[in-house]
Amino acid sequence: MKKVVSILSILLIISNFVMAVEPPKNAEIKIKTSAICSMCKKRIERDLGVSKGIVNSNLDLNDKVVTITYNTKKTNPEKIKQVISKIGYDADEVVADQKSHDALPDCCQKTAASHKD
Ligand SMILES: [Cu+2]
Repeated sequence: MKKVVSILSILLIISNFVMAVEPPKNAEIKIKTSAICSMCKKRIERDLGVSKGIVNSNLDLNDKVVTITYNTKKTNPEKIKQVISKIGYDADEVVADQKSHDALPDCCQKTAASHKD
């Protein structure tokens, strides 16, 4: 009987420990944007930086992909794509918000000739 009790108490301790370990809060996602130049990069990273749940973002102008670390409890990929669309850029299958896009400087619009500076 003593043995059973000690086994049970060990199981209880283990289960408490497992439940205390929270699932990871941060996740990473890569989103293809329609960014053109370094101004776009600054604009997207700045606006993402003040968005709810975004931990970090880095846009690579070579492939126009923005890598975002986000808190899974505060936001999700769909919301993040909407944020990017509202800034004025395509985000994967989500097309840029037309009003926001048209308000961008000419050199940052989708019709602009390719440039990075
Ligand atoms: Cu630009």
